Amino acid sequence: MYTTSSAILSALREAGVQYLFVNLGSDHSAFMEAYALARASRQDGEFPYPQVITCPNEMVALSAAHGHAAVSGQAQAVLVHVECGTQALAGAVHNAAKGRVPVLIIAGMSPATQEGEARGSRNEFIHWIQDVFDQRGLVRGYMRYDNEIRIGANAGQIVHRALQVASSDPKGPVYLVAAREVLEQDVAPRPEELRLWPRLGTGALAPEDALEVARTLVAARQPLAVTTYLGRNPAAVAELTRLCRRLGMGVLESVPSTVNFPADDPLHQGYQWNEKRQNPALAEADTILVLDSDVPWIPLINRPAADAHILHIDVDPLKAQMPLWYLRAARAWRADGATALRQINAALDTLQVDAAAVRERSARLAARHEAQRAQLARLEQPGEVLTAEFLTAQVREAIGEDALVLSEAVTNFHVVTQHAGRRKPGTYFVSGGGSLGWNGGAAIGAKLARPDALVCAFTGDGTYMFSIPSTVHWIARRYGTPFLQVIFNNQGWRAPRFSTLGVHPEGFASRAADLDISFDPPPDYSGIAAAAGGAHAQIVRTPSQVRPALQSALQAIREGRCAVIDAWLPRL
Ligand SMILES: Cc1ncc(C[n+]2csc(CCOP(=O)(O)OP(=O)(O)O)c2C)c(N)n1
Ligand SMILES: [Mg+2]
Repeated sequence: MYTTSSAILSALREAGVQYLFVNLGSDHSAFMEAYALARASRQDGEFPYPQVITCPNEMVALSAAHGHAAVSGQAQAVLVHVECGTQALAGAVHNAAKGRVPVLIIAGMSPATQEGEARGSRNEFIHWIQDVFDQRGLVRGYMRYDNEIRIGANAGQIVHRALQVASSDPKGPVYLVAAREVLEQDVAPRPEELRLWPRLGTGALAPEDALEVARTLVAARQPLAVTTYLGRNPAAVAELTRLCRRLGMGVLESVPSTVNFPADDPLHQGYQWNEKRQNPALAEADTILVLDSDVPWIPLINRPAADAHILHIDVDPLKAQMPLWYLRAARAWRADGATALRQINAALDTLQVDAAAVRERSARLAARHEAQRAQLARLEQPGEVLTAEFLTAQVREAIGEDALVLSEAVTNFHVVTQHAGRRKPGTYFVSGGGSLGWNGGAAIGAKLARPDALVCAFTGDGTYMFSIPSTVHWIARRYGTPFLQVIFNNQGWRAPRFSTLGVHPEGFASRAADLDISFDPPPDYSGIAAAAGGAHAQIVRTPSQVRPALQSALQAIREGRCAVIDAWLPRL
């Protein structure tokens, strides 16, 4: 027996999809039959389908696929149950879309017949209840591509087409549906020709534009690069470093979602998140090269000089998914960052650079960098109370520089970027979106993608609750993906208070004792992970408890268990 479902699974494997994160239902009868058949008739050699990861919750499933794809660069797939399972993907859909992460989501649809016209026809009451008019409409606003597999004969082609779109810049999630009878159709096995769906090649600048950028930067009095996600391609980091050295150009990382520039490089001018202050590096720049960024600054609070000359290079410069978006850029280009920077570096070879000016600028930038580092080092000193800065620095020392750090630290995002000290490209990840609850599932995906790596997820306490820790830690034990999770427990949601004070600094809320944001008394967070997945659970409340706690946590991970450290920080 070989069905549309078998063809879909074969196509996923052909395309290099390693894992299928599933939450199963009545629409998946043919998928389950295909897996059972393949396992029963398994011979030596490669299994013909992706490996299944059973996920008791869909948001965790998609977050895990997201985490894998972010680390590996290879799209993964998720299988969910009709429209209900699609809705249960919840905010993970937003995160994959906003984070530009390639993932294929497949959902069945209720059977289209009720008299047994085809195998798979309605035979359970729920098939009437789950039949809706526009299932794809549930997620269309977030998908790069959505389609219905209407016939088994070319199902593999539709899978490859969807993955082609997902995996070409700007990357993102894609969604396929098929009725149960279609998934059950007998089809002839037909290996598809992958070369029919090549991923798009990288976009480059026109040669004269690369020269224009190089000329503009050479002529600048104070050039600055601002970036958020350039380092998704590690090759871009080396090119940017080279360009900065040659020009005496600083780098400001605005809401970074990856390692864009080594934190310890003297030209690193720090990070900008939601701080309510003008960034000095941004203010003094006369020429700004924005590279791969959605929010290079927040103009109400922090902006470039009015006459600054702004150039913008991005894999997604149009931000077609953002209803309101503009920079005051004089010029903007769609190009791959590594390619464009390589071109600009090459164009620079043909130009005269004022070496004395470069030396003078580099020295000034290095002085600011040193001052920032000294300030960070002061914040990392242990005091009476346990602080996020001290805790993060201790984690940094314990996990080493090759560990993969995932951050969903919310009001401590800046603390993690500043104190986790990521220097190596490809060692820092965030969801790229704003729907909380990504980090637990993502840590599973990251560990599946890099079984050799130590994975460490930083999470707010509220965000830990959003992440469905019972499901996360059950999966982690079942599939042997141990990771370290560090909870910034400030006993509630601090972000909404900051948001309210940002608009009403002197209002009633600024004086109110209760803003309905506290989790007092909080649950036993690490105990949840222990109960669900046998995780090593540890609560720390003072600076002196941190180092021993990390040592036993890392020991547990070496033994194959997750470790959750619930760190009690000052209240909200
Ligand atoms: C799914 C989802 N629901 C609600 C929010 C709104 N929100 C933004 S930050 C935040 C609080 C997060 O709390 P926590 O993880 O404890 O971080 P803290 O603010 O305390 O640093 C909330 C509820 C969101 N971003 N995503
Ligand atoms: Mg909190």
